[in-house]
Amino acid sequence: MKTICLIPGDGIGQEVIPAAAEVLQTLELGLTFVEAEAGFACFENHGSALPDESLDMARKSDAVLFGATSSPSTIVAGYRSPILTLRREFDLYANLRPVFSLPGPFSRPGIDLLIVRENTEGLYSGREHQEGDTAIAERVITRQGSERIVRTACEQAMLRAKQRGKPPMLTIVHKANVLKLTDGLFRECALKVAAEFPEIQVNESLVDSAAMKLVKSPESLDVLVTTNLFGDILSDEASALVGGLGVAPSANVGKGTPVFEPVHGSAPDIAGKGIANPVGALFSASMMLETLEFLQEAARVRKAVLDTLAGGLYTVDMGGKNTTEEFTKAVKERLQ
Ligand code: GGG
Repeated sequence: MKTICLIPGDGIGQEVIPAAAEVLQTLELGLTFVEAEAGFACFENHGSALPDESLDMARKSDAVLFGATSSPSTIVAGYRSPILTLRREFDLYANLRPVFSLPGPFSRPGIDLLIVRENTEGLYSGREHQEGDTAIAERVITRQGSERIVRTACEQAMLRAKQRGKPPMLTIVHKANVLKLTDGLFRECALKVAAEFPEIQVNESLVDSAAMKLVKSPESLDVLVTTNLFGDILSDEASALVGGLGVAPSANVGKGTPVFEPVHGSAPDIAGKGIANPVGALFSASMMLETLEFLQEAARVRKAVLDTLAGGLYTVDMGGKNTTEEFTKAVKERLQ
């Protein structure tokens, strides 16, 4: 019996996570759902964006399905981003962000890639300070952090090659020509670890060139591995090729309870209108099922979403007119 901790969070997280939970319930897998609070609204109500009780519930669960948060862009005393806290508390050092073509006019064809983003260090280490009119952020890159993320990327490349019957390919994305120490270390570690996987065809790309390749020839890419901020930006860019942020799923994996979340944020402009796109949350739920080794059910959810899109249902962000509820109902019907 597996326990899933649902953390809808802020904004449209409150719409897409219940939608994903409804779809999961139709599978009758005997999953137990518990719900925990987190996010900016939670901070305003309880003085913490991730209360100890929520962290405990997440820790005791087999997986977390997380919605979105709205962290403020200015310093708010006592506020810490709940998703960054979860990633750090559970040492979820790998953020897996698959990007694949979808059936519909909103997506380019022939794309099937995976961005493996380092999730705990880099420019998101939280080491910022100000000296007068100069603000400084420290970009922390460690040997251990770099080696383990590249190992995960290589393992993913091998797995995908086996599943797809294609040779494994890895692109190491960095900016070592400018960031000679930090990305120099990342590059050195990446090349060393990748050499342990002689079957993998290894390329390297400067991050600006990788951003261009993503637009120009995304079909030529397989697994990309990179540092935290670069991975964040490249994965948002890549999602635009296949329908936008609303369809992008992700998995945060590492040592503790894995956390699955759509890549999108809380979208306050459309929150509460019933038009949020549940596709990213549904694909994230499918990734969660795969990690929990419900392989057939993971594939069924993914297929039900793809078939629903192919049937012409999609939300406004993708140029359609369906509501969250209509889309979710159609997916559930395909699973019943
Ligand atoms: N579902 C991912 C999400 O909420 N993305 C927005 C984001 O990364 N926010 C950072 C934060 O609010 O701390």
